[in-house]
Amino acid sequence: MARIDFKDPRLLTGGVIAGGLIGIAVTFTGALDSSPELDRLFAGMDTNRDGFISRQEAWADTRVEQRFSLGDRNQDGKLDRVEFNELLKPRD
Ligand SMILES: [Ca+2]
Ligand SMILES: [Ca+2]
Repeated sequence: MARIDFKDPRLLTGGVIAGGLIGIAVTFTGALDSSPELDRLFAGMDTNRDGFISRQEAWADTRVEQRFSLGDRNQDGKLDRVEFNELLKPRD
């Protein structure tokens, strides 16, 4: 009986740790979507630093320029960080 008393708090702690790890894993998965390479590329192309790639800024990279219209999901004439990632993400 005493063992159960000892185990319970451990299980609870384990659960909290597992929950924390899942939270961290989710955070990392989100971060993986924006790789350092893409961060650098985006920052390099966003010459006016407004957080978007305009059509003019897209000329700096052929891949982005060629797929600009496809990548601009919300049709606002510029690529935000998410649209940029989607556009350059490797397809399988
Ligand atoms: Ca810009
Ligand atoms: Ca857009």
